[in-house]
Amino acid sequence: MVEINFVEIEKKWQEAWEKEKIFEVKEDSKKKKCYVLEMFPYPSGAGLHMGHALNYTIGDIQARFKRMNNFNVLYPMGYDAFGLPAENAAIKVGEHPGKYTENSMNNFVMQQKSLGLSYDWSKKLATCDPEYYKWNQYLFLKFFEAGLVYRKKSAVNWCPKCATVLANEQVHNGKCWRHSDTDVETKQLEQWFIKITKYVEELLNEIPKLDWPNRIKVLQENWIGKSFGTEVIFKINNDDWKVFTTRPDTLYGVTFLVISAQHSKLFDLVTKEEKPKVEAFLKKLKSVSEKELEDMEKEGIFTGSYAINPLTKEKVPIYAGNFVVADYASGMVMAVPAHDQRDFEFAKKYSIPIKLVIQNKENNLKLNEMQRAYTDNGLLVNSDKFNGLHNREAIDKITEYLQSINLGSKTVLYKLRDWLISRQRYWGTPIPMIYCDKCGIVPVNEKDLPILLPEKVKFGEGNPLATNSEFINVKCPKCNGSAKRETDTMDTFFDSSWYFLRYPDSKNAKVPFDNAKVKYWMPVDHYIGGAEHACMHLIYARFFTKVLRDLKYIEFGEPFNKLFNQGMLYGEDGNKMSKSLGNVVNPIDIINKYSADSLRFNLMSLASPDKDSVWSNNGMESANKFVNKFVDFYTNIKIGKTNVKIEHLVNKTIKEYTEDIANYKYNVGIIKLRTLLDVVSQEKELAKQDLESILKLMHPLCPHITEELWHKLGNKDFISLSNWPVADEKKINDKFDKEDKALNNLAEDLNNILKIIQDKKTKAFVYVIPNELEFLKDLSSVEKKTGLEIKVFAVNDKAKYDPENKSGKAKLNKPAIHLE
Ligand code: ANZ
Ligand code: ZN
Ligand code: ZN
Repeated sequence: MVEINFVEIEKKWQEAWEKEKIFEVKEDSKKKKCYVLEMFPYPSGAGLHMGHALNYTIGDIQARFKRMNNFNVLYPMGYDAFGLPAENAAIKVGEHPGKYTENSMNNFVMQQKSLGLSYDWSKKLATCDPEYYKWNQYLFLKFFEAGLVYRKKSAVNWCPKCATVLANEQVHNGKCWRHSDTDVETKQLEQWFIKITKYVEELLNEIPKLDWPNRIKVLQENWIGKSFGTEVIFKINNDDWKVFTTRPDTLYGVTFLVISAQHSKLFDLVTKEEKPKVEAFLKKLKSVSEKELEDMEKEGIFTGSYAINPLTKEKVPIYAGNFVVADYASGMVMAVPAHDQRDFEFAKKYSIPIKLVIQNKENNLKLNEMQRAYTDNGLLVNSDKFNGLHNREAIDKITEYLQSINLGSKTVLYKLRDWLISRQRYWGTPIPMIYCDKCGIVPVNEKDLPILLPEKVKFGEGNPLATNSEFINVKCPKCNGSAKRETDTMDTFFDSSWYFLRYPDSKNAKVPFDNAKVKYWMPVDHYIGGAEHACMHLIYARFFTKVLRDLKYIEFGEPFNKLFNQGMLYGEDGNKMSKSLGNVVNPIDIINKYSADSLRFNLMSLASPDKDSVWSNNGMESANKFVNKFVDFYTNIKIGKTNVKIEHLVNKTIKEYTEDIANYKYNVGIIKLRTLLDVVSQEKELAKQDLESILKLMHPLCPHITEELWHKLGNKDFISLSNWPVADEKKINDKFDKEDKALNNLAEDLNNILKIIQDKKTKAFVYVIPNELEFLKDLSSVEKKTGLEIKVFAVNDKAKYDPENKSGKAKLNKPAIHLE
């Protein structure tokens, strides 16, 4: 074995690729394009983790493969550089978020380069760069002009000690992340929203057309959450209040209403008497996400008001509850405790009457015996003129009746709500709006963009922008009077909703993106990332694309043709890699210990890239051994001729492996490469063309060492830019596979028999079906494996030696055997 200096080789080729700019691309109408993209990372201070290495290796293999298949490949990288962690670091260690982010990004670039990723670095972008976020502001203004932006009061998490708004991630068990003794409160603030709901039908209807993993499509459908139902009007103090229900058939069983505790009009319903109790209730409510809501204890408090059931005209009490979502439907629900488990528990807890309105088939449901709600179908009871109707039929019948008396109507509802983009913090894109006492809310003039983040700000006391007078005070663009700037910044999902359009021309100072370039490169052909982005990012990006199409910037409505979701990578102990479990493997340590090529090879060997996988140190050793063996083979092999049998295997491997790589079955391809190397390494010589082909197959996995060996074979160009090998079908002959199989089976059969019988045998006579004879010509390998001298006869051979008359027992694929 030769000693290979991987560190030196990898560095050498990384530098050569960069110096020759071989991965930098331009539009070329004569070439087919392929846009390969990984979801850009948040550049955390901790640097790359193994999940990143996995993600980028998957993408790089596809990019290299497509490039070698004559595609003009755009494969860029950038950074989702705004966001909370940088600001938190600023608060904790006093480093400016800009500085922190810049250091993190530089470190990311260095580490990504050490993995041998073939990015076009000339197109790098960072969302915290004014050259980028200027266009966030520009697009925000375009959205505003198009009527897609509005302001509305909405609930936020508020820490009274920090005197600031907290993100959901900063709320731990209802307490502030910095003040574990302080309850997070809910506060109503005016905030900026984007009307994504205007596109909800298109977002939903186009899901089936996407070439995306099915589970992601289902997640998006559920996130959009279309429901068909009925809006019922309840009179409360002579006002109309709307309530959304999917079960109007249960309307006669409504015994109370529940309004969301976060509802903006809650206090219209709270009577003087109940006010202190309601306020106390609100104070102790925890801020939780909608997901957590489902498992949370359902609680409520009486508001003092009553509503009139539109059908029974009965008075039912109204409660404020923690389980009703303020901004879903009308934020108020009609409760039917007999037929909804959540309502059942609530009614029991607060001693509210329960009324049965659906009877089961056996006609034996009794209210006082019910331990839980009856949620199945049945016939209506206690429902006046609707009694006896099947409840499924009653849904339409009752809705029609409500409609006829103007107290309800059929509606469609979506879970997807308008997108709240206001963030009350510093490290994000300033929203380009101005408040003037005279003119109201005025958008910033386009020519005044970008609105830069001020450098010098005070962290730790609320939103740093809100305390920065230099930033806030501004002239009104309309009347030139003194006015104030918006201090909210944008949700960073805004930044990531269109970055893929910026890459083709990421330095353009005149427009957010160049139409001709975008037209050439977009849509993204392969988008690679984790399933955790199934909803937010992937829906927002689809939405932006549709808006930009309608604003005539682009001509397509879907940004990502194919989505590839990589699996999760777990630590060797089967747990999620985490510092506290001590099972983290750092990619850079592995590169230093083995090599980037070995790491890449190992990551792709673990499992199918779309399936979860478990890190293995043994696997890492084995990958490293293979890479070394591969180099060893190329160092020792003589260039000469390839025999027909090897030619068959090489071409068959090219054919199958090409399919595997194209379909992201990298691990399957690797098994074939390993088999191929096992076989060819038994050979004394191989044709140069075959040696080059095998090297090319290996290249996307191990780009550095293959580039080195390519040059050792006398090539002056880059293997990275060479043409992918094409299988020569003429050289593929199934006969060889059948022969291999027949010989292996025979050796196995013979060894099994030898194991069973005790006496010493030296000769074997084998009888086969006549057309199998041709596969058992060269018996040397079987003789070697069994230690027997072997003779094979066709069963119909008149001259065969067959003292025991065994030949009659031979079957297809199952020769008969006589031993001596
Ligand atoms: C009465 C009823 C009786 C309901 C029954 C269900 C079963 P989807 O399908 O998800 O749209 N609801 C309405 N608005 C709500 C809000 N803002 N927060 C929480 N729950 C709300 O669910 C619609 C059902 O969820 C509605 O139908 C309503 O409860 C509740 F046996 O009305 B139902
Ligand atoms: Zn706090
Ligand atoms: Zn003004």
